[in-house]
Amino acid sequence: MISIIVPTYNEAESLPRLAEQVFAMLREHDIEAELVVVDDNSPDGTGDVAEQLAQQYPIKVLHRAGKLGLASAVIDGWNTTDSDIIGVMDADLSHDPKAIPALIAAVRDRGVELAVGSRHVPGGGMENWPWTRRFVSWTANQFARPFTPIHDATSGFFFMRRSVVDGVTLNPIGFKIGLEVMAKGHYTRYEEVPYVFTDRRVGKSKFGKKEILNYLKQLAGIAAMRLRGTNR
Ligand SMILES: Nc1nc2c(ncn2[C@@H]2O[C@H](COP(=O)(O)OP(=O)(O)OP(=O)(O)O)[C@@H](O)[C@H]2O)c(=O)[nH]1
Ligand SMILES: [Mg+2]
Repeated sequence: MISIIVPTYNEAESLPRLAEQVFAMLREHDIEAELVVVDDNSPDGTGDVAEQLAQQYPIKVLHRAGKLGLASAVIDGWNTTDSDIIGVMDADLSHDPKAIPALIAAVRDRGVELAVGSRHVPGGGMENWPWTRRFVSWTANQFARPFTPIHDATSGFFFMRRSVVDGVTLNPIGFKIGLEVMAKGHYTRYEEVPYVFTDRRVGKSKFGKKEILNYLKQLAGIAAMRLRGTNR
């Protein structure tokens, strides 16, 4: 089985559209997979929306007591399944479901252990991003270069074999769970699948100084781990 983890916080409007698009894509490519929605008791009722969708689609819903953070939601999500192939994507339609079949095929059929949806390989990109955000994104990736060969180190859209994170301690505080996996995971074969990132249409982007500071803290944690020579 293949499980796609979708962390949600106030995504009641986006989630039905995401489910529709993801399952249409899976059906078209004859792929059997489930969604695991991990909701942090969203005030907008996303948890109930997910339960309703679960009557229609193969969706599992994990309800957590409150806003415990994105990274820990993803980790709890993959701990609730024993699928050998696990994916992660955002609920806000930023991650194009059209890239899913190629990401899954890389892991399932081509011996790739980690397949990452990437904005920074030919064919990938960002829709309508001002140069300031592009620059910040480019800089964030440069900082991550010593720790991973992957060009889109801040991507939160990826599929992998479970073995990549077996026995690896991931920082549940870090917002960029993809970076934790790329920098700490056990893999030798990886692939970047291009996609065009779309900014969330619903709700306000919370990108700002706090995000940048958290990212630097996360990089420092990874650097410290590397210096100690462990995966923890
Ligand atoms: N369960 C859970 N999900 C979260 C939490 N924070 C964010 N998410 C979800 O994680 C995904 C990514 O969060 P976003 O808010 O889109 O983060 P972002 O893309 O960096 O920022 P935006 O510009 O606001 O889109 C979305 O599906 C959110 O609903 C959280 O604390 N708990
Ligand atoms: Mg988003």
